[in-house]
Amino acid sequence: SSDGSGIDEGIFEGHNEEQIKLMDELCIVLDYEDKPIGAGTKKLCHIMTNINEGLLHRAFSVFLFNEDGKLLLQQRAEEKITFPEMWTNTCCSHPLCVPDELGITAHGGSSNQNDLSTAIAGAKVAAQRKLEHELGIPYGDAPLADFQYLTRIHYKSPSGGDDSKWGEHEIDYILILRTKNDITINANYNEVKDYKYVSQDELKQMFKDDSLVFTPWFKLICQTFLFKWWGNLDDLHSFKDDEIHRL
Ligand code: DMA
Ligand code: MN
Repeated sequence: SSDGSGIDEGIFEGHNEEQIKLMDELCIVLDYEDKPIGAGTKKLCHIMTNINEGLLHRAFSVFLFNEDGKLLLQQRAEEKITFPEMWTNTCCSHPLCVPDELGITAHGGSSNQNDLSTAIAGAKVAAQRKLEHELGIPYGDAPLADFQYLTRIHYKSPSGGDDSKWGEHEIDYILILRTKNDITINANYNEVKDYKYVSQDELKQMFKDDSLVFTPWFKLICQTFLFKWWGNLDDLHSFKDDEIHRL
């Protein structure tokens, strides 16, 4: 079976060694209100049978815009176990079950912060780590203070059709990052097959190209919020909220 109980050794068959190792990472398991209730391996959290029983974890999605207002997209590597070769926003991953990514080692501690601002601080630390890991963007080109938190999105999706063994079920912290045009990008090809900066019109053209596949979360965010944010990059605070949007 593929229930995460340890009797599912065949589940990684044919997959990339480096990506299999990353399935040991410890994600933050959540209740419906985004309260951490434990730790779960990345493997356990992304097995569809567990998801269908309600297993939910914390994630983040970065949308990086350059000075020209272009959005950096990535195409996921074919080595990815979930959602391979799909085009998506700049960078997505999970804050891990470690103090700085839970947000509890922020300066001054968490005693004078509420749960949401603690979690946001942790998501930014994770985002900086993964921008470097996936795209080779140095920490100096993505300072923690430059990430703008907007909102949270709760969604669920299988990875490859409804019979897929793998999928996502997350509360996704949306982070906007505005950078110079000349930031360093040095893609890790185990993570990223391709990347490109696009304008709003260029992205809309990509959606018309039947040969391109997009991740379900990116499509959902495009259908709901992305173009409103994109048209107001200098005025994003009016889009910031404390909600969990269930998409
Ligand atoms: C997971 O992203 C997070 C979201 C918002 C879908 P991912 O599959 O790219 O995670 P990782 O890079 O850690 O494999
Ligand atoms: Mn996930």
